[in-house]
Amino acid sequence: MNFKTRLQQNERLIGTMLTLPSPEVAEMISKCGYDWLFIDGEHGPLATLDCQRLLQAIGGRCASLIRVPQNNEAEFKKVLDIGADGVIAPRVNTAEAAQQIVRWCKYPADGIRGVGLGRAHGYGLDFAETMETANQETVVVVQAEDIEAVENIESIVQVEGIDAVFIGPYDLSASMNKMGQLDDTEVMDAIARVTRVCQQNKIPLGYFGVSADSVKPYAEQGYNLICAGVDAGFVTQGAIQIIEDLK
Ligand code: 3PY
Ligand code: MG
Repeated sequence: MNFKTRLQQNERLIGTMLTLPSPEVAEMISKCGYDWLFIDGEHGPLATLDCQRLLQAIGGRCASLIRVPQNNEAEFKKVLDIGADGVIAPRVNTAEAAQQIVRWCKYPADGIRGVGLGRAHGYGLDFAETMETANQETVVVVQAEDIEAVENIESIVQVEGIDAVFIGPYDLSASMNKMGQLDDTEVMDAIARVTRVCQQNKIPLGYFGVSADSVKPYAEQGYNLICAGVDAGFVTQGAIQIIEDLK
């Protein structure tokens, strides 16, 4: 079953975030049992070629969604052409922006994705079958991570082609002048509004947290696109643990 179908069937999909330009780290993590990996091209050093190397190292063991650095047409074309299973668009605050992103990610007649030959198309060898299935299989996730997105969530969820709304709690709290205060009542109320509207409209929900404990309350509320932890944190936490145990 492809990742999009699993998402639509409300399966709980556990992922973690890759930020390091290391195919070896991506390969290791891809063998740890995650359903999907969140490759972050927005923050940190990952450029398109780095993302392609990570996808090659992951080797299809986990679904991989790439967050683009900014919402423009070329970024979406590139990450889809290198073979990402889908995209995560940061800071999508209006239905118009969401609509535009869906159009950039879908080939005509559903959208205006440009036609190129890349890793996604077997470098041309799988061109015909890729063209047939791409629009159906490509996952488009939009982030609600600004209070403006919360205010517009009712119209954002009406946009056809959106596969999930992913809360970015850090940017959302920052946009409310409550940087990092993820348990603040107003931040929680904003998240609750997004939760309610998405669930009423049967739009899958995603949430990011730095630890398993931070995402558990959301998984328990029925969020199914869960991302917990960051590759760099696995390295530093492991290193700190050893030195603390031996001191
Ligand atoms: C945020 O918390 O702002 C995020 O984008 C997490 O992915
Ligand atoms: Mg963010």
